[in-house]
Amino acid sequence: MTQPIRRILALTGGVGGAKLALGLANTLNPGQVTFVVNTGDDFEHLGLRICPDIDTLLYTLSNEANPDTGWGRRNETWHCLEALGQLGGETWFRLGDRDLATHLIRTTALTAGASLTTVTQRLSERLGIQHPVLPMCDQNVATMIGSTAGEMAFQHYFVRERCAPNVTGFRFQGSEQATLSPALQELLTAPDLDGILICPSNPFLSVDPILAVPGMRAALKAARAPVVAISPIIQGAAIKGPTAKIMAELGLPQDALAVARHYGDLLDGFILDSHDASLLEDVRGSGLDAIATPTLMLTLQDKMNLAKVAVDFVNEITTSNTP
Ligand code: FO1
Repeated sequence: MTQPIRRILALTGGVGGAKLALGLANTLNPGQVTFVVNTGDDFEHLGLRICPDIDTLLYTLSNEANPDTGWGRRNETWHCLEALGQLGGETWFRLGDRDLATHLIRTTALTAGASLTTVTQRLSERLGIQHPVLPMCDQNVATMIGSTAGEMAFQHYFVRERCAPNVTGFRFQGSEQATLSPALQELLTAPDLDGILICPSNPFLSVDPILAVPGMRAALKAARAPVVAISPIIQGAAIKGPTAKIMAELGLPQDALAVARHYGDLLDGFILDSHDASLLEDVRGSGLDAIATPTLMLTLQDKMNLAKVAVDFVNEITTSNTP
């Protein structure tokens, strides 16, 4: 007999991760799931500290996300951006008027000495979010993209260059100085932590920066809870974003098995899409528990269905590992 899940930790970044996060938030009770978010995409822009993956998650969980893009706020206006353009300012990174309020509040608080964990908690409370959202660390870490056109900062690659350069590798600048925040340490060693999910985010751009925080990988492995990843690749393609393109450029097969292999011995279990069920035996052959289920998340019901399957799968692994 399986026991009900007590607490789940979900690693997430980007729009794909936020979709499953919304499913988890709507499936589990407040406090049952904590989100740990990639901050490698963060940067200073126009004097403001921008944390795109935190904001994508906060807006998604508070029903504030722009439904067309997945990032930024719904019902957005662009007066500031237009005025910036008129005055010869930078407009390649589109900051909407309502979104600007978040960056102003965050930057002011960080400048006054608050930690990113504290600022994120305050924003989250103001937006009415009931599940804890933690940045992967409080120090600045910047994902740098190695490419055949040279190394560039993440948002220059992702937004300004539209992911066009051929990627050769990644560097998480500043990660050596990063530490696990007290809130994360508490979570990772909590006796009631029953499962760790890696959302179907980009493994290279969204999840690897989280795993690069010193002590993170070891703490995830040391946790009693099983670690389960959900493949962001369905039938050789990513639903959104450059995951498959990057895999091709790195010389990796563009399939769910390569994603499972990328995470390697960190994982106890893997969830791939029903269309890729033919890969199940190979994934299991590498020592993982694995299941196939629909992973395309178009509606809220799709997100909740996948969340429920993922939580049940984690629970099964926990139960089968418990003597
Ligand atoms: N993504 C874009 O493709 N173009 C943009 O102009 C853009 C602006 C933007 C502003 C605020 C924010 O929180 C996110 C924004 N994003 C934009 C998304 C951002 O680049 C994210 O880092 C990616 O979605 C990767 O997770």
